[in-house]
Amino acid sequence: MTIANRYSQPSSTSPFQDDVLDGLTRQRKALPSRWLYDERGSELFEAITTLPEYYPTRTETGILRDCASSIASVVERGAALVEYGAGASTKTHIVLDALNSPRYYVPIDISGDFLLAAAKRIETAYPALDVAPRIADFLRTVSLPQKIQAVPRLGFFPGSTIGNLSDLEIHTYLARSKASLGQGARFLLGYDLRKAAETLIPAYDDAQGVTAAFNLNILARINRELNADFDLSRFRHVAVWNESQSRIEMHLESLGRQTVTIGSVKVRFEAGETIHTENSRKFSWDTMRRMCTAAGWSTLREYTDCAEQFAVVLLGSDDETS
Ligand code: AVJ
Repeated sequence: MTIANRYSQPSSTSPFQDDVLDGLTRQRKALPSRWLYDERGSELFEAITTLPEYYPTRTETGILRDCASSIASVVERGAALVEYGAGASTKTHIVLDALNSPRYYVPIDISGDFLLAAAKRIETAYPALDVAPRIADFLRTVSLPQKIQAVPRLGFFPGSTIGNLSDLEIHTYLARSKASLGQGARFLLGYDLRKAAETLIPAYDDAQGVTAAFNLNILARINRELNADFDLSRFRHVAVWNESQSRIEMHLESLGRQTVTIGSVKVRFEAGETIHTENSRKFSWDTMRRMCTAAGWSTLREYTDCAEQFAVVLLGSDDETS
């Protein structure tokens, strides 16, 4: 017997198309930030990390360098490093170099190509390391290789990517990673601290316009992948500091009244109307401590830079007896 399946129809949609049509037909237009990171978007983000105004990457890298031996002193020999999201690998190198003979490296990323390239680089640089990449969305449940449960485990979530998540997503992510890393695990988390808007705004609206290109690229992606006709010159990048929500918001502002066609759907924009594309939350030490505690993690060490711009915290299991 054959049953008509809506997923086999030619009209079936992709998750990207679902999110775009859903987000742009709302009262307040918004797109999930993960769609910013296609190949071009990831390249532009790499360029952002080296901008003079963008302090987070170089600050976190500096903290990890300065604190590497302190971090390594609370992780036993022969550990497994489990990294959520595969980045440019610089931070991974710092941690692996500091740990005592690490045995496993488990990078987790939703983008397979990106993940496998990063895994290859680490494998080549550390021949003694067993590299076991996992293609997965780390906001969902990730099954870790069974073999790492026999060794000490260290979760690693750098880059203040946690700042893109909502309270509920943070809680779910921290609690799930705690459960899957298992008893006695440690966790190294990097997040951005609250600071003056005078520092934050240029970090998300740089003089060279790299962040603007990064934000506008999502429209080019919609044009290319969903047969749309956004005129990129009729939108501008805006970075706003939302004090009450303690977050930088990226928006794309319509430079006039206009209608855009996406496939067969027409979307109207008023002059000045925006599409909200990303939140980048900035936390106080206390807020993050509370969120970690609520998810079952206890704070073992807290590290920062001399200007207290960025935080790296080392978490442990609060069910440990030692
Ligand atoms: C990759 C999410 C950490 O929020 O600072 C940089 C992304 N957006 N400039 C951040 C981003 C605009 C970045 N994260």
